[in-house]
Amino acid sequence: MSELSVGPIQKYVEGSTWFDLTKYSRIGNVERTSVNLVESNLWLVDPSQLFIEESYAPRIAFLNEGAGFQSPIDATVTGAMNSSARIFDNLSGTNSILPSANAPLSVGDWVQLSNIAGGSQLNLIVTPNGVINNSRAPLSTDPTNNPIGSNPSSPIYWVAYADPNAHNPLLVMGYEDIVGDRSDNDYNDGLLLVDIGRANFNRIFETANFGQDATINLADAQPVPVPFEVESSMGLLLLLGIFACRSLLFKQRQQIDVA
Ligand SMILES: [Ca+2]
Ligand SMILES: [Ca+2]
Repeated sequence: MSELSVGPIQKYVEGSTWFDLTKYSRIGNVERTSVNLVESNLWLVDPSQLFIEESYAPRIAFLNEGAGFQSPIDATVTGAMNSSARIFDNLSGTNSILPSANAPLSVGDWVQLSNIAGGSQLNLIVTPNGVINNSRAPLSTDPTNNPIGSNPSSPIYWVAYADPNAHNPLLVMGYEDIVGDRSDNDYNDGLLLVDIGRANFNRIFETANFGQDATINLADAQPVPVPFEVESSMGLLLLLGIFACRSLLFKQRQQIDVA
């Protein structure tokens, strides 16, 4: 199948849905430059590098929004596959940071996308207040078509945080929905969780990592070497686990010997 499609909205079920909603709850409450990346073990990555090298059917969740705007979210896929689809008709919530009673979403709602062929570039697009009025320019994770505004990080209107330690490694993605002078540059007007599969995540994490300084200007950010390979850190955790089990067994044996 070569057309991108999006399944029905599914509800978050704690403990069984593919992400942990509570883990990222603080991101929506602070400005981009104040997110504590080290404490959260999150890493800034380049949101324009959502390259699907290995075929995968992504999942996208509504994490939060702090917007008065009612904005649709779209996805485009180019390369091995060329298609686009609407992800959320209106990224507005009834229980989000800036809720509205008639909003269509609840925090944690998510959708399953159809398979994206390996060798495709994925981009996400918000059309600010597009549900009400289609006059504002769409803002893409690909900045090349975005308008230039007074925002110091312009034309970058999306930010991406990688969580390599999540059970399913994922990207937290946020956008700034105002281009002009009224922009507060908080980049939390809408927040999504994006699962692109472990292999694609690892490649982006290792090649498009901007580090853990939340105050950098996104417009001239440069990739930095990550301090460890994701796989080897998993190996280290396994090793630590084996040592922990061994010392526990040793202690138990000592207790038996004493008894
Ligand atoms: Ca709202
Ligand atoms: Ca904002």
